Amino acid sequence: MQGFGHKGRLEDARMLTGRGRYVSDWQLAGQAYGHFVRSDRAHAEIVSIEKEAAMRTPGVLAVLTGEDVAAAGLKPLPAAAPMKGRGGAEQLATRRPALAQGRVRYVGDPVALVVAESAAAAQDAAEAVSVGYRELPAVVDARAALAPGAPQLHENIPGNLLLDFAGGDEAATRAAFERAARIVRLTSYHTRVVGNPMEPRAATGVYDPASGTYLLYATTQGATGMRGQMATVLGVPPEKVRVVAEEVGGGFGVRFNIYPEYAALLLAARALGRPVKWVGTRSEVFIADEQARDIVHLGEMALDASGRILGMRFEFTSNLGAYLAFTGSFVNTVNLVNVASGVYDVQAVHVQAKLVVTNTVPTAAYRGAGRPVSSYAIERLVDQAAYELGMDPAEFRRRNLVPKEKFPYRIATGFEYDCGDFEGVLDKALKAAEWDSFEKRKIESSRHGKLRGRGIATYIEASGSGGFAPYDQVQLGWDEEARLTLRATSHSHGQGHETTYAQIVSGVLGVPMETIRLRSADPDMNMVGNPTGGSRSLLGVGSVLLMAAQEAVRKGLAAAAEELEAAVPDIEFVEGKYRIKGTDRSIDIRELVKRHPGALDVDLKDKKVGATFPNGCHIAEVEIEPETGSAEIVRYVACDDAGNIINHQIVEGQMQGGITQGAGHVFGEQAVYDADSGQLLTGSFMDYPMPRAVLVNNLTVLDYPVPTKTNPLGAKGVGEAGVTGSMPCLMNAVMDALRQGGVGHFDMPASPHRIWRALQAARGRA
Ligand code: MCN
Repeated sequence: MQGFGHKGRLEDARMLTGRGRYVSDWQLAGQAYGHFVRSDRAHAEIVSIEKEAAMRTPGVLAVLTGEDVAAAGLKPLPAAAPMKGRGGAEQLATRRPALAQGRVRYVGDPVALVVAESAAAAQDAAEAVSVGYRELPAVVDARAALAPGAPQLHENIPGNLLLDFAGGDEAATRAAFERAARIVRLTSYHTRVVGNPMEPRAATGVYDPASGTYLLYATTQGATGMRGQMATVLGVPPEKVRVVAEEVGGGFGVRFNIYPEYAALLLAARALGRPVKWVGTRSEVFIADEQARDIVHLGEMALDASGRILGMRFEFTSNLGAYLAFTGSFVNTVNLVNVASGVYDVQAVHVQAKLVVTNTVPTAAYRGAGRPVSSYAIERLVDQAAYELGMDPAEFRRRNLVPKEKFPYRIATGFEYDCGDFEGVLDKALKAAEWDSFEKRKIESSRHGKLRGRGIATYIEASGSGGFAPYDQVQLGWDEEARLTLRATSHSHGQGHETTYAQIVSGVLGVPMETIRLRSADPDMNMVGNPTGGSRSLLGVGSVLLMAAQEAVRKGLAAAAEELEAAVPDIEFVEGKYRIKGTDRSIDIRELVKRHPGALDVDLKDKKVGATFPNGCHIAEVEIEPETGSAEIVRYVACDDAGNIINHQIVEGQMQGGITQGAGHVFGEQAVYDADSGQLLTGSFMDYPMPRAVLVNNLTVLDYPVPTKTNPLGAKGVGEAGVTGSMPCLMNAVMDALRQGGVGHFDMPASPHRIWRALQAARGRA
């Protein structure tokens, strides 16, 4: 699949020369502008909404509230397929309307949509909307929300516990703990983050009364997902909803789900008979985009006398925010449990997860969607065990890895790992990281008054199952110039699909990549398939594209035989040409397409993909300056098994981005709420440190491909692996450094202030 000699990505020229079309670039005839009035209370009853003053503001066209939403019969926002709790208990539902009805449950909850002739007029009018509230006590912490007497958010969710989930083998795990020579415990907090894609959320709603069709321009990770979710809210068949998303400036999981604003905009468009456009601000990203993580976990490990892991158990308490987001429950259940024994050969594993509602922004999928939380819980616990045993953390891991001979390997809590070579990955990473000479570097750092810590994480994640659609549909359509348009439902918002898909198809058809273009969210597209998520686009859509290209070749055989005046069995296809075997008589595929319009078009629906298990070993070294608490990543080696790789440059970019995202989370990003008022205290980049380019220094990305047979490309997902590997690796490195300063326990974020305080406290104790 490689070796096309193509430098850079096909999409780059368009992006770099400002020719990308983002939602805010679309200007529709007659469009009006929306502005949302949002709750400034974390928890309150809505007593009144005065909109008359706003309606008298120049240019204002309408003020919609929850009453209008109810009157129009819009349904609450849907959740994905419900999970079962302990003993088969049903997952409870939160009624989340497009605009608040009767009660607000977090700061940022949309209360009214003001529509006017200009964005400025809509904003002015919004300020004239007066909402009367009766305040209710708020709770922002998941454990506090479970405590007796905590404020109750939803009448149908007693004790704020939406789901009590368990997975794995409880009895076997209990037995393992009973015979353990040693038990290691670690509680940690996986802090809450704001996704913060570069492009704030934006949407334009359009309604066509003649056909009864809704058209939504939106920042989304996939038109098909959005269409299905929106059809549920509007109460119309999916064919009545069209979604357009050309360029989207980043997704990271928080652009996967439907948002209340989108439904409100479509309702306004229908009411006014005009397109209604809304472009959100960065402040709205902070209080109205889904947030993520915010999970406390207790991990326990049972060990025998020789340092072998006998069993592991985990208890997660997940903060879902005020409403269950579409992806909220599976992220906090199956994605935590599915690979709960990591890369280790241990059969006694049990996971419990409590999913709790609080007065905070809803949490949902964010790059890794539960897997980084799981790997963090496992790998920090593993490190703690190695520390308590006084063992080299790499050796402790090696002793417990699933050996190569054991594949396929069914784990206790879910999947069967089809293939892998965990020890091979570990060895390659150790060598590249110069593991054995660390002590020398540590001494050198201490000469400069710095604490040098080394961290390792051997991770695995499941990618690619794609449960949102029954199959992936792709289309190959040739035009009269024999240029090829690929249509697919996965959306690329930074992952480079245009390039990698073209590579796959061009590799089969032998046509230049530049003659191939990708469309993934056109209004006239009525296809079925998964949106982008779970690092499955290549496996799912890429695999079907490969098959579709092979199908195009097959379809061309008859036409080629006719052109070459030969029998079909005598024709072969080689490097873009149909040729009579053993002769030099041939016809180029593009020439054939021009002579037989439509003959090589393909519409394929298939699903040839099972879950894959990208895995790797990440090793980092950090230096901490004890007097200031600042930490610097001085070395980072990532060795990953992504199976066969289609485009090394893109994969390296994905790893670099994911590692930096994980590093941002470990070293500073955190959404903090005030416990009393429920206000978000970190609502802008003044208070919320996004990672900068210099955060991850001296990064080495290596691959160790073990091709999978679960898809025809032999590839494993890569889009989230960097986060899943980097978070535990970096935190283990920080811990290794802090232990030298006497710190026994530390939670992220490893910000200078927190590191400094931890070291000071340890010094005080000493
Ligand atoms: N690829 C490859 N060889 C492999 C695996 C992947 O060449 N063995 C290529 C693919 O062809 C694709 C890219 O790497 O161009 C990522 O592929 P894949 O792992 O299939 O992931 P997806 O395309 O499905 O992307 C989703 C994943 C997720 S879930 C999040 S969240 C995420 C991410 O990717 N959000 C991103 N990466 C992101 N990158 C950017 N720039 N922006 C985001 O919002």
